[in-house]
Amino acid sequence: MTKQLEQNSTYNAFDADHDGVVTDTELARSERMMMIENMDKMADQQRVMSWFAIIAPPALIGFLASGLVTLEKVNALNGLVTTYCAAMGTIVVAFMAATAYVRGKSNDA
Ligand SMILES: [Ca+2]
Repeated sequence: MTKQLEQNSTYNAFDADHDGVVTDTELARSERMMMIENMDKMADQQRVMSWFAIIAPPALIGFLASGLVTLEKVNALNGLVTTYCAAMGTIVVAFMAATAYVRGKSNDA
């Protein structure tokens, strides 16, 4: 018994050679392509987050050092700013480590 897809089925997109049959190989290939696209989107988001994490602490420090904020407030915010800058640094390091790990994994495959 031959199984067929509906006329406008979304699974028609998996029929790479357009022979009307979606093979296991075509499904596996499509699944792998979707996984790669999702990983690429995730890497883009992490890249944006990392750029923000790189730019935000110096901008914050520059703002606090600009004289627009009173020394009293700078002293009060000192601990918070230190923690914030350390957290931003951690995000950047985590992104770099994750990128290196993924790159190493993809080189193994
Ligand atoms: Ca096919």
